[in-house]
Amino acid sequence: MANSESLANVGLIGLAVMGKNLALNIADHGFGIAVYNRTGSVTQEFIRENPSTPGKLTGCETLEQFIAAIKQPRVIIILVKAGPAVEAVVDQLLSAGLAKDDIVVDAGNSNWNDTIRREKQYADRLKFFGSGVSGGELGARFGPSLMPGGDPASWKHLQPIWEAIAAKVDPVNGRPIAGAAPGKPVSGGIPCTAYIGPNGAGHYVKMVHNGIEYIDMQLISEAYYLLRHLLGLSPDALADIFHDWNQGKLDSYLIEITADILRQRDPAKPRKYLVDSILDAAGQKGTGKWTAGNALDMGIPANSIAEAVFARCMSAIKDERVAASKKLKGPKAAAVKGAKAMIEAIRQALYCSKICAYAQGFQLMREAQKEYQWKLDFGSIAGMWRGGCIIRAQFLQKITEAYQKDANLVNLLMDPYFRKEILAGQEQWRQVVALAAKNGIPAPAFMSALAYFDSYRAAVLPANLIQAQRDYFGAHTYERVDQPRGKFFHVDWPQADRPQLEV
Ligand code: 2AM
Repeated sequence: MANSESLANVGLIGLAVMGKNLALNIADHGFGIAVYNRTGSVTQEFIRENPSTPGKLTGCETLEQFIAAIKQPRVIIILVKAGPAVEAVVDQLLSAGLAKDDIVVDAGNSNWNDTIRREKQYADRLKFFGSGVSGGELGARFGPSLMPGGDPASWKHLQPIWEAIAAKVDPVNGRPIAGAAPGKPVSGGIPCTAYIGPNGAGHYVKMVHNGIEYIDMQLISEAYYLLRHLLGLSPDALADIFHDWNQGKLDSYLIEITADILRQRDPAKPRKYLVDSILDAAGQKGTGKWTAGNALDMGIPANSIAEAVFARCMSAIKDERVAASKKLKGPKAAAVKGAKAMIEAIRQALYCSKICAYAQGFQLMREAQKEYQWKLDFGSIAGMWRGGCIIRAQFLQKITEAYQKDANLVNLLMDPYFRKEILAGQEQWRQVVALAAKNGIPAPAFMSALAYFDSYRAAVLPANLIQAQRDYFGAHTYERVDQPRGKFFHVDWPQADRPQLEV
């Protein structure tokens, strides 16, 4: 048996692109890492292609060799397809001789309910841990945002590795520190990871991150579409606008890549913009749907997040839409005067809608912590999204500050900074939504965010009528405005004798 000095600090199973990149990131930070993949040729090729890394890379042909190559208690990261493959791999590891205090980290996009169940299922055989990883392939390679959830004692073993490999932000301004390269990780800065909570908390927060990502992308796409259709601008001109927006409060990875995307020419037709050659039918892998479904299950009004999922569903029925476009004629779009003012109004609409989208995401997490008995630190969660992940944005620094000022903030809209921002932008936001409606331009996310804002700030909603209807046809009862909450009433509808109304 190898002496413990030569053993790897950590193991990783699953050498698809995310697994490979995470393994290289770990090795770049000087950790010895043993790797295993079901298809052995992939492991051999990976080792062959990466002869020199600061930490030692050990390729293993069997799970027995793999287990024997890692220091105890073992930390084993699995990055396989979410679903039954996770259990298959854990069961194989157990058969190969994993010990009770070994830690298995599922770093895939697993459903948080599966992580809660698996932690219990394996509790007397190993320590099962879940960690969200965001940032795509490049994030995994040079610094992702990592959202770890599980037993706090296990976290102590993972923490040095997680903090080393995570993206880093500048301690002064909260901006991501760029410049990592193979073998040359960035040093210093605040790592974009922190312990989130027990069992499925990490995977839950990662899911909400993805739900927010859906709405962020939808809002940007609507801004692009409105600018294009109301002002008739070319993609190059639009790229300039997004580049410009990226210098201000909307500064974010998604706005930055949008500017790049809009400039891109079609390699197959160099005189065309690539964006115009891409079919308008969006795909999805399911985490947005999970977020929206969970909002429905918990009764939380995350309507814009759900709208973003439905917008992708609507985009996907392309043939039906093409047929409908010939029959269902809307208004003729009117020419818009004052391009500069319109661009600014759309920027404000995007910014205000974005505030509502994040308010919904944080409202969801606030409810989930009650549902699952977690204690989430929202400032820290916003903090770890400042770098590495797809929704990284300057804006998140303000969310961190909002929760640092008030850890029990009921809703982001009630934070003094965001309240001021949204009140300042609402007039232009309303103009844009009205213009979209008047011209028949779909802007479902802008509209649903405005509906969220107007509903949230309404002391009175028309739900009194809903309660009356429910009582009328189903004797479901109602509460009264002049009686304490929780006291329920019913009348026999319709009333036969009608006394004089009190007005
Ligand atoms: P493979 O190369 O042998 O297909 C993404 O699919 C990664 O998960 C790949 O590394 C893949 O290994 C691995 N994977 C998928 N299902 C698996 C399973 N049931 N057992 C082990 N590895 C699996």
